[in-house]
This record gives sequence, C-alpha cells and structure tokens, in this order.
Amino acid sequence: MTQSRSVSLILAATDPAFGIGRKGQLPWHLKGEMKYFKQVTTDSTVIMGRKTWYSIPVEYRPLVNRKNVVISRDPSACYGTGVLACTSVESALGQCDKNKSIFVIGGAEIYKACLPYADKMFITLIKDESNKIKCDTFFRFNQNEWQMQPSERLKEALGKDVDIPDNCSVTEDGLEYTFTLWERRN
Ligand code: FOL
Repeated sequence: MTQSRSVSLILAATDPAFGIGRKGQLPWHLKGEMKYFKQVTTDSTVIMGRKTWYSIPVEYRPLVNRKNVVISRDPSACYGTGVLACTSVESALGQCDKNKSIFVIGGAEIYKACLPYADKMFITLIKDESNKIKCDTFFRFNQNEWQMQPSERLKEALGKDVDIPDNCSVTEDGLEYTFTLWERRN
C-alpha cells in the first residue's frame, strides 16, 4: 500500500534564503527552538537521512520518545538498537506505525525526496534579512504550491500543547524567529 497517512516536514530555516545547514550542522544554537522541535515531534515517527542522524549529538540519538527511521543507500547501514534503517523514502514511509504522526526531519536531500508525500511543513523562519548567517545547505521548494497559514492554524495543526507565544515569534541569542505552518494550495 502506498502512504496514506499525513506526512509533515519540520525544519528551521533562514528567512529569506532558506538556509538550513553549514558543514553538516545547524548554523545556529537556539535552545527554545530545539525545545519546540522536541515537543512537536515527541510520540511521532521521525524520518531522517544518514547525514542528519550523524549531525545529532551522540548523547541525543536516537531521539527519545520517537520512532527513529534513518535512510541510507547503503543496505548494510546500522544505527543501533531501536533504530530502523531503510534504503528508500518509500520503505521509510511504509515503516510508520498507524496512529503515529510522521515528521521528516531532514536534511536537504531527504526533504526534497519526501516533499511530494507531504501535506504540511512546520517551518521555523529565522529572520536573516541581511544574510549574515552563513549556510551551505538550503531548503528548496516551489512557493507557488504552498501557502503559509495564519498562526491560529499552526496551533490547531499542532493538536497538542506546545508552548509557543501567541504571535509565534521568539527572540533568542539576538535572533528573531517565527514558528510557521505551510499547507499545499489547492
Ligand atoms: N526542525 C526545527 N524546527 N528545528 C531544528 O533544529 C531541526 N533540526 C533538525 C530537523 N528539524 C528541525 C535536524 N537536526 C537534534 C539535533 C539536531 C537536529 C535535530 C535534533 C537534537 O539533539 N534533538 C534533541 C534535543 C536536544 C536538546 O534538548 O538540546 C531532541 O530530543 O529532539
């Protein structure tokens, strides 16, 4: 059976460039943003690529209270107990428990491959109008196919208690970021 459950992407990206990474790591350190990521993805299945797996500090992987699925073309790849290794996006999406939501957590190559299966994107936009945050990896998508939703819609879609301010914006470490939800335009 093909994927019928809803698939979401979750990422933090610079605005407007949509930078997501640098040298295999997140280009920033934002504690409150990471807490949001953890709250949103808890009790779900998280799908990631091999490079993202290795970018997670060893003490934090596998991500606790989530089903971890890692995609690699290497059929002998192994990531330890409790972690499911897959060699394709299709088999990864097929691994998700019914009654669990699915979050694709990157990186760029996996976001791209999973985008056709996704109906929602939880994007934290980190204000970087003058392009000060150096990135070497970017999230690319067709903005004509997607629409940023009003903040009430984000809270509704989260469907659980995630502590975010009413206006969905936070300033931390001198950076201003906003939690957003994007859905496909019909
Ligand atoms: N989405 C969003 N919104 N923010 C992100 O930082 C993010 N990062 C990734 C994917 N989607 C994202 C991929 N990178 C951890 C580290 C890197 C990472 C994802 C997760 C990590 O260590 N997470 C721990 C929290 C550790 C802590 O408390 O500092 C976790 O349990 O989720």
